[in-house]
Amino acid sequence: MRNVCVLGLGYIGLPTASVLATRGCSVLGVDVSPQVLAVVGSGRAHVAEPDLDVLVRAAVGSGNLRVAPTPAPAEVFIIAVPTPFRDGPGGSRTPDLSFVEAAARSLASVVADGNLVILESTSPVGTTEKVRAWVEEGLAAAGRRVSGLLYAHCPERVLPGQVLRELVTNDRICGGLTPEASARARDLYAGFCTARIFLTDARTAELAKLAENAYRDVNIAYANELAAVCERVGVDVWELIALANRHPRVNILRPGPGVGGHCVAVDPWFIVDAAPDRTPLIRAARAVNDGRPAAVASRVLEGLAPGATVACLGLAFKPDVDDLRESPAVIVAARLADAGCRVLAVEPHARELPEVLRGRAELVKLEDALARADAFALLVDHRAFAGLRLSDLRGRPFTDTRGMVRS
Ligand code: SAJ
Repeated sequence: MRNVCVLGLGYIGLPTASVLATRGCSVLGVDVSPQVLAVVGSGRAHVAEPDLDVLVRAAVGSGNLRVAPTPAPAEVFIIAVPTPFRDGPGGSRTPDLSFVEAAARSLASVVADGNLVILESTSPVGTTEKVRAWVEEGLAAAGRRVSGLLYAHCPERVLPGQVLRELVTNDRICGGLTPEASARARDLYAGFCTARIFLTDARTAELAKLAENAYRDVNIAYANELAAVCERVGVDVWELIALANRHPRVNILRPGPGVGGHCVAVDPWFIVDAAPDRTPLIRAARAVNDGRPAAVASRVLEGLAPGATVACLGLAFKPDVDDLRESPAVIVAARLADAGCRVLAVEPHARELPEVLRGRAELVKLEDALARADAFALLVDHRAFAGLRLSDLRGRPFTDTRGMVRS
């Protein structure tokens, strides 16, 4: 039985640890949060993801998934901790690798000859080399001699909301610091990944992951720019994009109130940071998408009386998830509150308002909002809003940022 230690039990680490454990590996899940350890240790998931609870229960119940605050010896170590960014000079953003560094340094006391260290966290180019340096520094400081350590970057690519399926069915990239490291990483993922696994070097794997999310950001920025143009020239952007996408080589994504979450709006900055003078397009896309919440809020406010009651339909960062962090919909709602509106927030996936809206908005049911609001802004295309018809709004002003409501 293979021993694996997973550092970071977040929305990637926890499913990965659980899948490995249910496929016969002996897995130690490590996290710095005592709360996360308590929840996972009792066989539950602290991340809302379809079917994850069932998988964690099976993994812990089998005895193959245990948790601890610090790593223990294993054959393979998987680092799956967050890589956020910090605000830098001139509106730039610089990657914050402190969690990766802490995880890497914590390995120095447990790694042994021939172990494999995999970095799964989305990271700037060169981070896998830094992981090696941090582990080696830790080994030197502890006076330990360990030989033949292997390092690889194997980026996760799963879509929140479909994590368990995509973990198994998405193609993977294994980029080692050496070909042996790539091959050893492939052997691990082949244990549960049914799709193709491509081997490359660590730098290419790092940039491939960033390039995927930046591609999506640029495409969404294009859709958002088209939405602004359509508004100016009186064209329905949804019909426009649907027609353009009938071309066999065109696939424009959907406009919206902005790009949220912890990936698509973050990862492009890692590319910009690496080559600021060579990334005008990626930076412009970020600016277009970051400008959307303000533009949408202004549009909603047009022609409204001061103190009007506005219903914001949806607060999550994307449809059918309960994650309100880094959500452009929340920014729109906050701007409307700033402008003096009485905000009614309809978020079927939330039990309470996010911090920024507390005391400034009311969390209400859809029917309540339909009865009380003077105007509406549809911000998230949750399935729960699919039945909404224009006639339900009885002629009151309506901004549909997701092209969801039919007549
Ligand atoms: N969005 C639009 N229009 C669209 C699609 C998305 O406005 O047509 C918005 C969403 O509403 C949301 C944001 O973009 O605010 C991001 O949502 P998403 O569904 O595009 O992506 P994430 O952040 O949930 O997951 C992405 C995925 N990356 C790609 O599809 C290239 C996922 O596969 C990655 O694993 C994940 O980032 C990650 O962890 O990096």
